[in-house]
Amino acid sequence: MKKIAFITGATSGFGRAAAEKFASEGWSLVLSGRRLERLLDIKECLDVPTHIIQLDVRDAAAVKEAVESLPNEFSEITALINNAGLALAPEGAADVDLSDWHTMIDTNCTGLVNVTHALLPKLIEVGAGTTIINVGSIAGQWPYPGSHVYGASKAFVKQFSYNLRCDLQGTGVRVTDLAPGIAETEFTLVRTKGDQTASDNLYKGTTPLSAQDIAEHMFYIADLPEHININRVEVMPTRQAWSPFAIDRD
Ligand code: NDP
Ligand code: 8X3
Repeated sequence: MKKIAFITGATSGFGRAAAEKFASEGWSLVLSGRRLERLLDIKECLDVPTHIIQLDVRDAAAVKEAVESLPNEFSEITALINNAGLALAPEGAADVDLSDWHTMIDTNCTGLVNVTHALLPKLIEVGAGTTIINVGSIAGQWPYPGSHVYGASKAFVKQFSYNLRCDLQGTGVRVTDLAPGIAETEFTLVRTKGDQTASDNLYKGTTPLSAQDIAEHMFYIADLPEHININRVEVMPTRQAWSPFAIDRD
């Protein structure tokens, strides 16, 4: 059977690495993101059938339209990788602009459900062996200062993934919450609104995950025999772990 991965947020980081990995395994691709030049560039670099869609996942009508107008040869999606997302405002909750909280909810929660809702009928139609990989985060499980709405949005991704599994029982469609720890991509540049030094400093002197590490996990999950569903995978670099609880003292 021809395999097709629909990847959101394919213009950078995990999404781009996933496009390269799935292409190297012979899958066809539907790649989306807001930055058209990057989509064109990626398509140029890949030698598998690739359909690109300039898309903001927050726009439910645009998502629906993009899915409804998929060319025939790209319509039988075998893996949906809900990867588009971002963190903003690493400062404490009291100092955050409300609009940053809204942007995270609109992208990480609303955007993810927009794409899932639009593609679900197609995934169910293809049935056994199809996979939804929702990119969560360790922040969806573990609290830390400055995570506020970001971590909460990824907790939504985790619970939505589990709940989807319940409702998809009997369809053959699998659902995974893939929850990475620190990984070097454009994530911190976005989180700090373009502070390259802050981004460089975060990754300096340690060994974060790479985008390719996560792409390997995505492919492993999507390529498993159809009777296996990975519910949740939490992946940290070896050099990342938890800290002690914080105690407020006099
Ligand atoms: P990047 O910033 O490198 O990539 C984010 C991708 O999301 C880009 O392709 C961007 O595309 C896309 N995106 C953002 N907003 C929208 C939107 N409104 N509509 C469509 N696409 C959008 O970061 P990562 O690759 O690291 O992040 C990918 C996912 O992994 C995110 O969900 C993130 O929360 C999660 N994650 C990241 C970790 C890390 O440490 N890097 C760890 C755990 C989870 P464009 O701007 O072109 O639209
Ligand atoms: C991003 C990983 O460690 O910055 O989801 O929360 S972390």
